[in-house]
Amino acid sequence: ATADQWRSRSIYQVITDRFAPPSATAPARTSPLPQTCDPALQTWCGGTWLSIIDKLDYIQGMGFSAIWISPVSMNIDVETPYNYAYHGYWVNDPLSLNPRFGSSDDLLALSAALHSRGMYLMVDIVVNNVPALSTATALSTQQLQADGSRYTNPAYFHPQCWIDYTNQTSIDYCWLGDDKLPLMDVNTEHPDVIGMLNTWIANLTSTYSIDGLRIDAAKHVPGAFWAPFCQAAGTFCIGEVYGADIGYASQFQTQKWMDSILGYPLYYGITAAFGAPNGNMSAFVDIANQVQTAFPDPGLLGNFIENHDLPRFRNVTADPQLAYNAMVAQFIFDGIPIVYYGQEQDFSDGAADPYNRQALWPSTYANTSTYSRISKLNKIRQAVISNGTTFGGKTFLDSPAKILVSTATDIAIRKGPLLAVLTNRGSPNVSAAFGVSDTGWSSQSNVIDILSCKVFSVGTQASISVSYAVAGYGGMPYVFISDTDAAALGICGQV
Ligand code: ABC
Repeated sequence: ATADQWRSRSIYQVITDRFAPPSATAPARTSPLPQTCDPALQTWCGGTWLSIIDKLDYIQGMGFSAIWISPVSMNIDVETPYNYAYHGYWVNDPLSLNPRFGSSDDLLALSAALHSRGMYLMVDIVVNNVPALSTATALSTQQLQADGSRYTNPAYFHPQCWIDYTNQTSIDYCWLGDDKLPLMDVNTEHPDVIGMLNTWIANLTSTYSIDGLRIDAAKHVPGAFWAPFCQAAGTFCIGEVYGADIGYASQFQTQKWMDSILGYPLYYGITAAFGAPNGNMSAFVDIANQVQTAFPDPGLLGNFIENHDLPRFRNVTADPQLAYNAMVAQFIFDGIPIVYYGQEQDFSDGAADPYNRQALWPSTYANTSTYSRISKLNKIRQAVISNGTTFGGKTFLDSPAKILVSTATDIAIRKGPLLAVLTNRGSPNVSAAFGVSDTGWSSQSNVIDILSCKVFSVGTQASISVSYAVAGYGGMPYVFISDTDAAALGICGQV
């Protein structure tokens, strides 16, 4: 699918091994299946492409229109100092599928199941690096063969050095991983490598009707590699550019290396503002403004508040209301929302890898309040997009998010017909209120907080005021819309 087709989507990220257990009749890919899935063990817990199909109702029921799955290529299948490749990032042969996750037919079945629901399939891919089992730093054909690497020519790798993050040449050419498990840096300037990878990605996307790619470690490959690669893929590319440097990250769009990147900058802004009571709201404001200035097309950025490399948001803060505000920020700002599996179950274990990668099944896929909140946010976003609701003549997607006002504890963000009023005060109700003037709605008119379905009336100077003093309403986020628009969307019934 094209970048434009992805703009209106909403993505649910799964770790294939951890999202759903295999059904009783499915072929066992992991034997014996662990009775419990302890993330500390860093081993397979049994999830497969087929088991994801079993739980698509759960994902679609939350309003998602796409899933992002773990890398599908063959991994090393031996014990390492970091145990096993359950996460799928230790690809030693991009050209073959990973039998731990299923067969070619199984991946085709997942793709077809998604498409029959109108959903998209995004696949994670790793081209930057290949794990080295022997820790020899001078590469030899023999060693590469013994490692089971698809590339057996040492010239297909850059010579060993560890990354110095202050130097872009080093980031491009040196190796990820560490001396316990080096990740050899693939020589993506070598014509053989370029030819092989471009042919591979064209085949993979067409064979499995893949709609988009999440590109691992995108900042570790010289940028010029990507445009022809994504062209060969013929589909939307969103790269992982891990870091807070906005000028650096925006090059991926300004230089047209790929369509988009994951929204790491906004992630840092959201966690700064909402990761603790009375957090740093101005950091969010600064970052949001810089993102909109630096990126030519912020509407394609992938906005998240947790992922498989980061702490769970509820590990950053236990406060459910702060997490709720963070999620509204994630959904209201320009970009494509991405929710990491388990976020909806309030998973909080896991300051980091591997603890942030629990199996989802012990949650029993319960309909938690966070599950309902995410469904509602997806429903609202989808409804304003598909109804073509406008504000000032512009649709939701065509209206850049605009921060109307902010204080140390409050912020009002308008995007098209929606106006979010967020706070980082946290849960306990406090005798405080926040007023937003010049909302753009006429005085005396009614607006609806589409999260609670409560009616508010617009005061003089087109203002709206919210109170945090109401018991059970301390620290809650609000998303306002005019009463006529709300009625057209039907989300709050007849209002
Ligand atoms: C394994 C074990 C872990 C163990 C670790 C040492 O080794 O499983 O338990 O702690 C895969 C697996 C991991 C595995 C690694 C290494 O391989 O998933 O479980 O860890 O074997 C991607 C994927 C990630 C994947 C890989 C490797 C790459 O999402 O899951 O890991 O294929 C860097 C890379 C980034 C990579 C990330 C893990 O490491 O750039 O591609 N993710 C700075 C750098 C970043 C860097 C980050 C973390 O540190 O700028 O480039 O990411 O090392 C901000 C700054 C940032 C800074 C952060 C930390 O702070 O602005 O710049 O980021 O304030």
